Amino acid sequence: MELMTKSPLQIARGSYQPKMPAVLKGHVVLKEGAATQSVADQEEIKQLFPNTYGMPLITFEAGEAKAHPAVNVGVILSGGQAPGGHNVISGLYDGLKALNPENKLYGFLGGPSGLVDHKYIELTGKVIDEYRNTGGFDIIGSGRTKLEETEQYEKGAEICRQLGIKAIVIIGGDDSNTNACVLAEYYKQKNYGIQVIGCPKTIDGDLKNEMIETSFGFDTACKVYSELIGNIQRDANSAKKYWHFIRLMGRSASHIALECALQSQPNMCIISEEVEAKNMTLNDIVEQIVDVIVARANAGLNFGTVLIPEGLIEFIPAMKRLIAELNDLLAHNEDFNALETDDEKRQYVKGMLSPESSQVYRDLPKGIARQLTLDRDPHGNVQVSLIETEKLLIEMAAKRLAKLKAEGKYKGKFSPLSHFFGYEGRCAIPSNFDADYTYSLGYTAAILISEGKTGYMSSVRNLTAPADQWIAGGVPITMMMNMERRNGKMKPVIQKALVRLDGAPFKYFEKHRKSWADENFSYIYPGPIQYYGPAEVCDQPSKTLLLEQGK
Ligand code: FBP
Repeated sequence: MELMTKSPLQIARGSYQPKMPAVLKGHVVLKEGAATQSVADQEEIKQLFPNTYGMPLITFEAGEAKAHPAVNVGVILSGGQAPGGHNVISGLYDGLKALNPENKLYGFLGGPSGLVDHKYIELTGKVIDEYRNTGGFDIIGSGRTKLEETEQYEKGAEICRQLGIKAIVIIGGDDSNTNACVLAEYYKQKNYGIQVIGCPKTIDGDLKNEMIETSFGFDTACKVYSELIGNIQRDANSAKKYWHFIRLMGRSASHIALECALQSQPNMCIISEEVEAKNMTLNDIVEQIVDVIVARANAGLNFGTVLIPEGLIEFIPAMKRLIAELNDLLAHNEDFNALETDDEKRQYVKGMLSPESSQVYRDLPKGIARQLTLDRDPHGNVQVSLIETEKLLIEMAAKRLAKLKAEGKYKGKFSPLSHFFGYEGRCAIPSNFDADYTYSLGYTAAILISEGKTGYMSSVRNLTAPADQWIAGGVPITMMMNMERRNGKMKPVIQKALVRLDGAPFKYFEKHRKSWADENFSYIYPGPIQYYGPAEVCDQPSKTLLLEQGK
């Protein structure tokens, strides 16, 4: 056997031609809708973005051929990896070449810092062909540098002038697209002739609204996690001896946990947004888990699965207040940073918090308290992927069950195992849905650029219909913005879409969760993503999207 450099699936995926909206296959004309407004804080957002506020929504329609002068474009991958990033770039490349074969594409290396530090490569057809339909962001790398200083914008403009770049595409989540919007506004205000277009990326699924039906990567990541959960459930149902506590990525919203619950029907799934709405404490959550464990033990079932969203801790109201205080306290705090030992840091924090938050902080196991004070990401967020909530819940549930046992109210056996699924899914080979969607987003971005647009996010909608019926166009990024507190200051940011408790996906889950908790035969085993085969097996979007669109 010859030494392999690629798997057979990698090779086969290289020649997969992504499906795309019919309108993108010919010449397009732009149709502009009415002027738009930001989702909230209209006056403040308008003042901060005088040049890019209020622009109309754009949809593409079939049009006549016309000449497009050659342009050079730069692309940046920003934030956490999400399956399909490479296809946004291949769609962008193919779209640019279809408009004018002289168009060139440059990739800035390592995220937004590549623009500032002038690190880039030219993305030729040869490079692009190596990465078509693959997972990962390794074609140019990614990073979380926040673009917020005039000096950074100017350094970016400098390299654009040097390379003749007329437009930059930023592929990122809510924070990165906020950056894109700020940059678009700055370049327009300065009249630099550099356009900025955003693309909605994040496995977390929380960058969505009426015009952005889902962020890319969510579909693939959830399908990978659901496969793993299904495998664990089959093991649990075979061995009948372990309780599996599975934490799932999703820095803030619980979309991933909810989607995985819809796909795999676990015994329990905690939804952070519900915890917050019901003003629940950590003890309330543990009590709910323990109730299910006891009920199943009474039925002779000493095993099960609990899904836990990564962001849970920030949604428990008392913890949320504590984290908000810690964010403000630790932002640029030289005194805290100078302390050496964990104990010194703990004492310092306890003394600086409000009495209520100080008490909550004191009651936390030391490990979790320490995790809450670790470095923030560049956007000032707690790095929830480092907080082991699943272990905290296991520890608390075990204590409670031991007490019930001593009182003769629980006779089962509790053998817990913990898992954290996040990095396993972020670079998976994109599902057909994500491969098609991302390619279309990139292609759409190329057209928005050729039409001179800036401050827009590439938008592809009607996603539960077959791809040729998808609707392509652009949404002004300012339309998605509101004011929020970040790093201790009010800032304009894209509003995060949390799980809606009145939305169809949650309602479906709420209706069925009791039977999933009690019954022995409710598990679903979704199996691995299928790339070839019938459309109902290979091309389905997420259950969240199907339910949201009444399907
Ligand atoms: P983005 O919001 O940048 O897409 O990243 C999402 C995410 O995968 C979260 O689910 C997770 O909490 C975080 O990134 C982890 O970040 P890191 O890659 O820095 O560990």
